[in-house]
Amino acid sequence: MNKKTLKKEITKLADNMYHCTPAQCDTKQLYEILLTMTQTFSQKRSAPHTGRKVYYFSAEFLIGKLLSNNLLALGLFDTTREVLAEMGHSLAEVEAVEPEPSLGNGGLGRLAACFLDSIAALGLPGDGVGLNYHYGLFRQKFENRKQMETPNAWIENNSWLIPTDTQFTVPFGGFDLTAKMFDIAIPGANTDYANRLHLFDVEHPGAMPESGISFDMTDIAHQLTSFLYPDDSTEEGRLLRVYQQYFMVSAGAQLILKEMDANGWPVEALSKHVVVQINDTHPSMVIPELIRLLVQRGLSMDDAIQQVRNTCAYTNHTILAEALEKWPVSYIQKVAPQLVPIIEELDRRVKAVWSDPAVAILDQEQRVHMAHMDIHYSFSVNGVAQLHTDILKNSELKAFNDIYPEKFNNKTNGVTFRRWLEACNPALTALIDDCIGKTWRKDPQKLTQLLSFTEDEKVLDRLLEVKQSCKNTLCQRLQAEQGITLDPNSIFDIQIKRLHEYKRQQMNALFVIHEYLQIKAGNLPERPVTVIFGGKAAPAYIMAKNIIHLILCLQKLVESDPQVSPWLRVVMVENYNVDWAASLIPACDVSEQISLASKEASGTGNMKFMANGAVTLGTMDGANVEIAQLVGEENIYTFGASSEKVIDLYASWGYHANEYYHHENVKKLVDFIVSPEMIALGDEACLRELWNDMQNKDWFMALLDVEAYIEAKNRVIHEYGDRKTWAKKMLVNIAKSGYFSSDRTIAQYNEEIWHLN
Ligand code: 26V
Repeated sequence: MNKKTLKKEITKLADNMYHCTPAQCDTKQLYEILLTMTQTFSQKRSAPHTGRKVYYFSAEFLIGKLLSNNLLALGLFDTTREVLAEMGHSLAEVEAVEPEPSLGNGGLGRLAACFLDSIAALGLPGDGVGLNYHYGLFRQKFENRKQMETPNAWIENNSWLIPTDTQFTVPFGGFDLTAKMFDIAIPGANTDYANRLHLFDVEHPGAMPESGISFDMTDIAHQLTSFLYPDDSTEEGRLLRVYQQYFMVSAGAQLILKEMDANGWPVEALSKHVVVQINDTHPSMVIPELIRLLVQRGLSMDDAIQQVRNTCAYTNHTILAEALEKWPVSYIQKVAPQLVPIIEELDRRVKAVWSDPAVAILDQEQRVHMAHMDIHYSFSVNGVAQLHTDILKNSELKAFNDIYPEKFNNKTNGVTFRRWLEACNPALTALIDDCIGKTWRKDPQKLTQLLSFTEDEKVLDRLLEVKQSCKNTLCQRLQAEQGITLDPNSIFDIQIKRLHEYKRQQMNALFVIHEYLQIKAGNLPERPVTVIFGGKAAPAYIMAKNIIHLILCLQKLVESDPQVSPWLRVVMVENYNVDWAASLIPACDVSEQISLASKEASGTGNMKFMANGAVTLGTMDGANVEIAQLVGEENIYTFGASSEKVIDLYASWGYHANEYYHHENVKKLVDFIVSPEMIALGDEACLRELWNDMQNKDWFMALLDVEAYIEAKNRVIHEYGDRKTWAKKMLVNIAKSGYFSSDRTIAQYNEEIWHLN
C-alpha cells in the first residue's frame, strides 16, 4: 500500500471512530485507529491451506506489543512511520500507549511467539493454542529495593483479541466449564496468509485482585485464567495449575477434532493431518486427552494410542530437576478423573516392556512424570541447542535415548529478525540495507555478506555511530520513565533474563562489588561501565528475590557515592518485559550470558544481542557454544568451567562453595554483601540469607567461576577501548547472527518433524 492510500485509510478511520482528523487525534486514538486498521487487514487474510497442520500447544506466548510487529508483517511498517510523521506523530509514541500482555515468563514463551511469527512468514499452516491470562505473569514494582507484584491487566475494550463463536465444554471432576475461544491474528510477513493464536478463557473471569496478586485459588470457575503460574507453594496453587493445563489441552484437543470434522477428515487419520508440538511439559495432558476423545469416537485403545503417538512431538526446554513436572495421580484424579485410567494404561504398557524405573510414567510415589509420558507417546523429542540435546541424549534422558534413539533430535532455537532487528533497530537495519541491500530480510543468513566490510572504515564508523545513537535513545527512555540518568559514553553491559540462581545474576553483582572496592581503593577502571539488569523473580522464589534486593542496594550505593558513580553505575530496570528488551538490546555493548555451563538449555537473548552488534561475554553453555563456533574466539569472550566439568562436579558432589569462598579475592566480595554500607541500605535478613547461601551452598557454583569472570570482564573493558577492533567484532557478530533466525529453526522443524508441505 502506498502512502497516499494509507493516509486515506487512517483519515477515514479517524473520522468514523472519533469524528476528527488524524492530526487532531491523541496518541491513544491513533493507536486504536492503527489497531483497527491492522486487524481488518489481518482478518481479510486466509490461513494457508494444506492437508496437514501444526498446533503449537504452549502455556506461554510472550507475544509482546503487536502494533509494529503486525505492521511489519503486513508490509506497512515503513509507510506508517512516514505517514504518521507527516501527520505530526511518531510510531514510537503511538506504540507507547499499547499495553503489553505478559503471557509468558521468559525464553520459552518468547520462543513460542517467535515461532508463530516464523510459521506464518513461511506460509505454513500452524496455530498456537494457549490460555488468555487476564493479569498475565505480574507487573513488577520496586519498593524499599524489593520486588513487589501487581496484576498486569492488559485487556482493554479495544484489543488484539478477536472473540469467536467457538466454545467447548471441559469436563472436570465434579463440574464442567465452558472454554471460550479468543483469537489473535498472526499475519505472515511476505505472504498473503494469516494464522491464529487461539487463547481459551473461562466464561466469567474473576475481578482483578484489589491489591497484590493473591486471589481465591479454589474458585476455579472464575480464576482459572487470572494469572500465569499461580504460586505453587501451596497445594491449592498446584491444583490450579493442573486445572489450567487440562482446560487448555482439552479445549485444544476438541478444536483439533472439530477442524478435522470440518475438513471431512476421519479421526482415524489424525496423524496424517495433524501434528501437535508440545512446548515443554505444561501441555502434556494433551496426550491422554486426545486418546480419550478418539476412543470416545469409536477407535480402539490400540488405534487411539497409535494415532496420538504419531501426532505428538515434544520439546524439552530445561534439565533443571525442579522444572520437570511430576504431578501426583491424586491431583489428576481430582481435576480430570477420566484421564487416570488412560495414564495408568499408558504406564502399564511401558512397564510391560521396560522394567527400568527410570523410564516409568508412574513412580512408586504415584506421581506422573509428564516428560516420560511425552517421550514414550510422541514420535519426536527435541532439545533446543546442540549442547542441550547432547546432554539430554548422553545424560539426563540417556535411558530414553537408549530405547528410542530415532526420536531424539536437535532444533537450535532462533528469534524473529523482524521484531528483533528490523522493528527494534531501524538505524542498524538501514545501515545493513546500505551495505548489502534488503534481501537479508527474507533470508537473514545473507547477513554474512557483511563480512566483506570488516576493513571498511566508513562502515565501521557508522556502526559505532548507530550503537551510540541507540545508547542515547535508551538513556532518554530510562530518564523519562524511570528517572535514571546514565552516561551514554560508558560501556553498556547488560544482563536481562528471568532471575534464577543458575543464570548467576549474583556473579555479576560480585563483579560490581569488585569494581566498587577497586575504585574506593583508588584503582580507577580504564573507562566507565554501566551494568544494567532486568528480570522478574517468581513470587515464591526467595533466593531470586534476595538477588534483586542485592542489585537494588548496589544500585543505590554506587549512585550515591560521588567518588564511584562517574566510573561505575548499576541499574535494575523496573518491570522488564518484551518492550524494554526492544530498547535495551540495540543499546548493548556487552551481552551477559553467564549461566552455569550445562544449565541454560539455549538462551535466545544471546541471539538477539548478537544480531544487534553486542559482543557476548559468556560461559560455554546453551547456544553460546554455537555462537562461539560461528564468530570465532576473537569475537566472543568465554570463560568458566565446562559443562563436562560441571556435570562431573554434580555427580561426585565435588563442589564445595566454602573452599572457593576462602580464596582471598573471593571472600572480600562475598562478605561485602553484609558490610555496614550494605546493611545501612538493605534488609539485613535478606542480605545475610544470600551471604550464607553463597558461601555454604551456592548450588549453581557462582564462586567456582567468579574469578575467571572478573578477569574476562576486565579484558572486555580494556579491549573495548580499541574502537576499530571492537567495531569489527560487532560487525562479525551481526554477520554471523543469521543462523539464529527462527525462520531457519521453523524450516527445520517442518523438514524434520512436521512435514507440512
Ligand atoms: C521453569 C520453572 C518453573 C518452576 C520453578 C522453577 C523453574 C525453573 C526453570 C523453568 C524453566 C522452564 C523452561 C524454560 O523456560 N526454558 C527456557 O527455554 C528457552 C527456550 O527454549 C531457552 O532458551 C532457555 O535456555 C530455557 O531456560
